[in-house]
Amino acid sequence: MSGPTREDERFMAAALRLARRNLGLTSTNPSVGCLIVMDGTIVGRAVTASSGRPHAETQALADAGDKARGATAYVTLEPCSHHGRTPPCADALIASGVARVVVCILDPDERVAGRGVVMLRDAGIDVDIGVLRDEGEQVLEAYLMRQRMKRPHVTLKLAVSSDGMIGRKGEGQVRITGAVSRAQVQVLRAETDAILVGVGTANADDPELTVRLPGLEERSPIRIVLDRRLDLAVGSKLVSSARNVPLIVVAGDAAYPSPRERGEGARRADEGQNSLPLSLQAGRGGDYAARRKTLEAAGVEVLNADTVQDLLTALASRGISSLLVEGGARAARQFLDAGLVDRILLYTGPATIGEEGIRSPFDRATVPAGFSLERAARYGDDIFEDYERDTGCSQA
Ligand code: AOF
Ligand code: ZN
Repeated sequence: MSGPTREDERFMAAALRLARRNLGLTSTNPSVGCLIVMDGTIVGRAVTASSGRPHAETQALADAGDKARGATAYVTLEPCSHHGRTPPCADALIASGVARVVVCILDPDERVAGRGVVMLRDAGIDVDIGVLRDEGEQVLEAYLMRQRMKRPHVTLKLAVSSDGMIGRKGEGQVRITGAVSRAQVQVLRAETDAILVGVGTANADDPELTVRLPGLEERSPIRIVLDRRLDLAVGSKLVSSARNVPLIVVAGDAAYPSPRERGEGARRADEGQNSLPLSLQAGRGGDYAARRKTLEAAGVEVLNADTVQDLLTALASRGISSLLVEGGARAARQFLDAGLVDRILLYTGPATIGEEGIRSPFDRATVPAGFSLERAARYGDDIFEDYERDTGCSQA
């Protein structure tokens, strides 16, 4: 059996680049890249289609046609072995007559989990596994997190002034970063399944949280607002656009649990699953139910979750693999306190805000323990830093 070569790494790198293209577009499926290579020439290539199907391999094989016979297939994820919404890709590879398959990452999906490789080998196909595994772990990090930890991969994005503020009290959006940083955040949104803010930020800034890059609008992530009392303004851009881009409002204790309130969370109103603690409804004079109806009539989904972990579990069970927490300070703290942030993207702008600023949970000098700097860059006058946490769940 032939082992992996430098050429294998080159083609796998190309397959991974292909896979990156559809990140954020294929949920609940991972974005997978596949190349079919014959005598050093790419004869077929594809990435998982939007919404997750068809899978990469079947499209790449169709692209290659007869040229697949005797060729090598490069796939960033183990070909599937299960009859899901499409037949197994392992069968398609076998039927195509490819001689060899090079796999980057084994698929942890319990329906696959090594069976794809067994099927290929049983059919007499050479299989090499783990080529460019580290890079593959990065490209697939959100999908792998959901499969292994049953929660989405969480990225916290913060834009902080040079004196450690994220905004100004009583004001809406304050420009902290420049055009390049802001464009980068748009790309980030496009690659993410869901984006989350607290209701304070939602009501103060009235953001739409959609992707506004020409040609990428369809990649707008699901929007989520932590809003335990359903205070989100009904006339907000978020609510007004809920019929076009899904909006989930998270009531319940996952939205702003204070130690005092946490105990009250156990007492549930008799409203079925999606209920608020009785005490809070009473506090709002009973108009909670009316606000909920209004939101739902506007196409908003109201979801109840008691803890941040519960919220993440619920999101993962819907197939959401990546979550971008965009603010404000309180929402950021909640995720940090729960130990549920995997990556921090910190943008530091040159301006100072001063006394009337809203203090960031941290700045460059006080990044939480357990995160290490992976990458830094200058975007115009801004400093960009990418911190990763070792989640301890990488493939052995
Ligand atoms: C592949 N190639 O391009 C992708 C795969 O719901 P289904 O039937 O589409 O199956 C989803 C599962 O398929 C997903 O959890 C993962 O295991 C695999 N994704 N497999 O062979 C692909 N995207
Ligand atoms: Zn497949």
